Amino acid sequence: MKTLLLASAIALVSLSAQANEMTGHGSQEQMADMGHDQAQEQQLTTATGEVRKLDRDKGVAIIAHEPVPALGWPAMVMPFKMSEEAMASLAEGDTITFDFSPDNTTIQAIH
Ligand SMILES: [Cu+2]
Repeated sequence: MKTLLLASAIALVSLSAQANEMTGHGSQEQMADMGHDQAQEQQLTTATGEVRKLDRDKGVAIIAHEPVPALGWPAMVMPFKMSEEAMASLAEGDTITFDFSPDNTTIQAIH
């Protein structure tokens, strides 16, 4: 049991490391957007993906999302932040289409 818990803790740590790297996957976009007004960065992007893991304590969902052409993102597994309320309606294994803010990878709405 201890081993299992440790293994999943390690998995989560490596996922968050991946997530940190992935803030880089928006950076080119942000550079290109310099000079545009702030409102532009608040725009939501829609993506579809499978919920792999729900961390209800942290408000983080690990989602295997399909490519997001609007952002030039390839398909990948990554964490998204979301509200407790939104998370309450989800189960691991669900496939969802959702709107998120690319600048802070927070899910704002689930379709
Ligand atoms: Cu991603």
